[in-house]
Amino acid sequence: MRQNSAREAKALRGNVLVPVKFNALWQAKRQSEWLTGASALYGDSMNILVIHGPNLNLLGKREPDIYGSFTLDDVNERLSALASELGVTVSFFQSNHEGELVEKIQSAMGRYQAIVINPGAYTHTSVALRDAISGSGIPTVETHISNIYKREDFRKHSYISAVAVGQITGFGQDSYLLALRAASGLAAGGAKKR
Ligand code: CA2
Repeated sequence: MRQNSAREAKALRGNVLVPVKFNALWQAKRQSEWLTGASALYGDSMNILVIHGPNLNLLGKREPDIYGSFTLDDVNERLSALASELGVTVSFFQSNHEGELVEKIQSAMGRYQAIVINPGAYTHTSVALRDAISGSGIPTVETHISNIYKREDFRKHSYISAVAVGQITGFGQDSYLLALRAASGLAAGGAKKR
C-alpha cells in the first residue's frame, strides 16, 4: 500500500512536473516576445506581398511628368528599408500579364498576411484581378502613384477598390510607403486574431 502510494506520488509528480516546466518555458517565451515585440509567438514574421501591374516596369524611363523620375527599383528599395523599420518581410512581383497577376495572388494564400497592389491599368478593367483578391481573403491595400480621380474619366472607376481594405492614390512614390504602413497594420491585426 505504502509502496503503491509512493509510486503514485512519483507518477503524479511526473505528471505535474512536465506541464509546470513547459508552462514556465512558455511564459518566458511570451514575456520575451512581449518585451522585444517579436512575433515568434505567432510563427513566422509578417509577410507582405507588393504587386506592381502592367507598365510599371517603365517607371523612370517614360512619362516622368505624370509618374515621376524614380524607377521601380527605387520604389522597391525604399519599401525594403521601410519594411525593416516596421519589422515585416516584403516581397515584390511585377507583371504585364493579367493571368500572371491572378496566379500570384492565388499563390499568396497562406504565405502572405497582406498585399499592396498597384494594379496599373487593370485597375479600370479587370474583374479577374478583383475576384482573385476577393477570393484570396488576404487584406489588400490598393495604391496609385497618380491621383486617379484627377485624370481621365475612365481612370475614375476602380474594379479593385470594393474588395480592397482601402485605397491610397496621388502621393507619388510615397503612395507605396503609405500603403505598406497600412498593410503592416492589417497583417499585425490578422495575427492578433489568430
Ligand atoms: O497612378 C498609378 O499608379 C496608375 O496605377 C498607373 C497606371 C495607370 O494606368 C493607372 O490609371 C494609374 C499606369 C502605369 C504605367 O506606368 C508608366 C510609367 C512610365 C511610363 C509609362 C507608363
